Amino acid sequence: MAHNQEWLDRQERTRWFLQDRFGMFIHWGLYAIPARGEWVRNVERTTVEDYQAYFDEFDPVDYDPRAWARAAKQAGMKYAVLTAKHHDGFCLFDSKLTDYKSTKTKAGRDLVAEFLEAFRAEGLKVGLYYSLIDWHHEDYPAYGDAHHPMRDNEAYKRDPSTFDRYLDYMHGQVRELLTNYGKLDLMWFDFSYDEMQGEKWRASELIRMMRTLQPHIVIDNRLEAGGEGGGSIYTKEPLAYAGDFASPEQIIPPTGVTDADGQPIPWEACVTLNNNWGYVASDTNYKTPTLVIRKLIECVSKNGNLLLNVGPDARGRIPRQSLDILAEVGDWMALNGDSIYGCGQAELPKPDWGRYTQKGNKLYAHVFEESVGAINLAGLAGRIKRARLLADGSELPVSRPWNAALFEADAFFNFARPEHYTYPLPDAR
Ligand code: JFZ
Repeated sequence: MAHNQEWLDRQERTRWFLQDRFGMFIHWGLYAIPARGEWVRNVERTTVEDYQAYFDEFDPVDYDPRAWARAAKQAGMKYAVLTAKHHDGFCLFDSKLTDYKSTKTKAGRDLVAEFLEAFRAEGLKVGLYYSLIDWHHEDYPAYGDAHHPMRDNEAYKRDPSTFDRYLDYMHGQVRELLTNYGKLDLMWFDFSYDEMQGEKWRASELIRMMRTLQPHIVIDNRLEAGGEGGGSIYTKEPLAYAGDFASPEQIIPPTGVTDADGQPIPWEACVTLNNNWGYVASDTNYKTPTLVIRKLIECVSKNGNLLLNVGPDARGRIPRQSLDILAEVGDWMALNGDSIYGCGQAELPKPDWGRYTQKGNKLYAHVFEESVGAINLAGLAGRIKRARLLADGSELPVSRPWNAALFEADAFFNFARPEHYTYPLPDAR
């Protein structure tokens, strides 16, 4: 069966997304004050009154989204996604549909508007995260304790149509975001679970509205899926609300993400820098810059993107350690970004010593492991026109050594402890 229109449109919409490969996720909200993660209200069963204290206190005097945007750009990131509303229901934008918003706090500012302006000014694409789950809205049903701890199911059980009031609110806020803030490149909904999925969100209607307002907006798959994936995005006949990309969370899929026929579909791994999305001062379990770089390479080598998270503190500052890691990643990207942007899975299998990425007839060899002797380039004999160190353009000697016949391998780098190489293949497709 042929691909349906939804599948074909996805190809068109996601062109920039597949090119850009690397983005910044920003989890920021009232939960930065208790600083025990964005699920704090759920985990600690915080009452509405106790959580209100954070609303009353919120005053991000150091919020400077231009500084965030410069950090993202310097890291080599090409797009960014900010939590316009997380599960706690607090809106970082000036919604007409609620007073539970940043403009009613001491901040007195539309934080989303300023974020969008700052990131666009740095030439980055912009996206917004919008939580489907809402622990604040009185008509959001307590479907399972985990997802709405502070209210019981009684109202919803008596009259399920009360949920429609929430859906009107949710659809209305999405309309506001897509109407009042200029062109948005991406929308990141979060998330579906149990029976709260697809048409429970009136998802087809929502998508129709979004495609009318902003036809090119790229949308994640969580109107249908939870963090584990799932849904019709994997079929050739995806539903209208299937989304444009899969969103594996805190994991890089072992063999990338493909549809039922093995055709690659766009995906983006979202990953934290430490162990939390929201700001947690005591969480210093940061990934090293080397690990971040290697995981970005791994995503690209499997046709995927990396959306790397930062959790700014209540004053509005991205943690120093996060900035330091981003700066080091950026130093690498400045020299080696050609092996990331617009690249994807190579035609060769993964080598022993690292990973390949490929763009046209350029193969990028990312060497993760120190070698004993020359580096094995199995499968490339006679196909290498030139080999260069990507970071400085210097030539690399490639040879067929005397003992090549002993191995299945057929070409080698005669170079000790290299870092990253590029070598164009003649007429590779
Ligand atoms: C969700 C959020 O709950 C979390 O706070 C964060 O924003 C992350 C990016 O997305 O995390 C999830 C979503 C779905 C599942 C688990 C965590 N799930 O379906 O099991």
